Amino acid sequence: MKINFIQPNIIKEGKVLLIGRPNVGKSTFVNTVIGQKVAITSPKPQTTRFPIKAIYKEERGAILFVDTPGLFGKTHDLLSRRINEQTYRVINDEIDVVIYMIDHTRKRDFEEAHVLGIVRKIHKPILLVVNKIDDQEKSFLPQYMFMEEEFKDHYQISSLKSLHIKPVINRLFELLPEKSTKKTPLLSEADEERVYPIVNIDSKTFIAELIREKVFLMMGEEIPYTTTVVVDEIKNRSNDLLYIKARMLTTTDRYKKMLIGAGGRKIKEVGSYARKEIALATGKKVYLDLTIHTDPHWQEIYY
Ligand SMILES: Nc1nc2c(ncn2[C@@H]2O[C@H](COP(=O)(O)OP(=O)(O)OP(=O)(O)O)[C@@H](O)[C@H]2O)c(=O)[nH]1
Ligand SMILES: [Mg+2]
Repeated sequence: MKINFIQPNIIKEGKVLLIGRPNVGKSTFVNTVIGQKVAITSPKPQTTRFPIKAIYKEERGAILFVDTPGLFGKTHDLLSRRINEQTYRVINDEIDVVIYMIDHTRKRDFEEAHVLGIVRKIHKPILLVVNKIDDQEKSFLPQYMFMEEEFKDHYQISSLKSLHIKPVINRLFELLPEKSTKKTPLLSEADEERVYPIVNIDSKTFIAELIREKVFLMMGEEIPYTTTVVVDEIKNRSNDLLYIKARMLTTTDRYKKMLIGAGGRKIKEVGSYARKEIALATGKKVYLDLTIHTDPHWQEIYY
């Protein structure tokens, strides 16, 4: 007689930190894995300004992904310094596994050396993930091959096209610890019940991020770096209408003018794209009351 032993289901739970240069695709990766937008993305570097924590759940367990702002070597201004500090802070948090993300479409440079130096000091399992493998037009992959010697766990993926993501997730579940009832659980009971995956920001911040993303996507070079968005009010009005009051803050009157655009065209465009996305995300009609203000000191308070 053959006896089949039923393997007890081992539930894994842990925290995975994403780290890499700006623009390598960290936020895109997290959005793809989670299956919805949790972090804003753009073709410009330094899009993410503070860590975004989001939960991925399935039958094998739960992963708390920590998307971080890309680390850069030279910090010229207060905002850049504060953004980098945000990343250093979460690196020092308790984490289980690190994903070190590389963009092979860009040359390896001093910034990569800087990130590599930081990664080498993290004594946790590290997955080297080469992203944007769908883009073969210009590749500097040979410049990164030496890393595959150093980090034996390496993968080539496309976050944008959702290619080869599964092997990374499988490996993460192998490496993550068993869910423990003894130590402080990673997810609280409320987290286990939650429908929305983001755990560390509120809806005002998330909506501000969606508007800020449109500034990154629709405004030229320096504007996104001198601008932020603050949501002051979200109100449910009758007929499923969501009223949102938001302010764009920029450092000079010149930038303010550029954000307004000729005949108010730019701000209308930014507002309209943001409104459509917020409506899609909330399933409600949205009235977005968006204004622009000059505040040379916003970088001391906001991100
Ligand atoms: N071709 C291609 N482009 C990608 C891929 N993943 C991300 N991108 C693009 O790369 C750009 C940067 O992506 P983000 O996800 O914002 O990068 P990030 O690492 O979070 O950047 P920071 O927040 O600035 O540190 C965006 O234009 C993405 O669409 C990919 O797999 N293939
Ligand atoms: Mg990002």
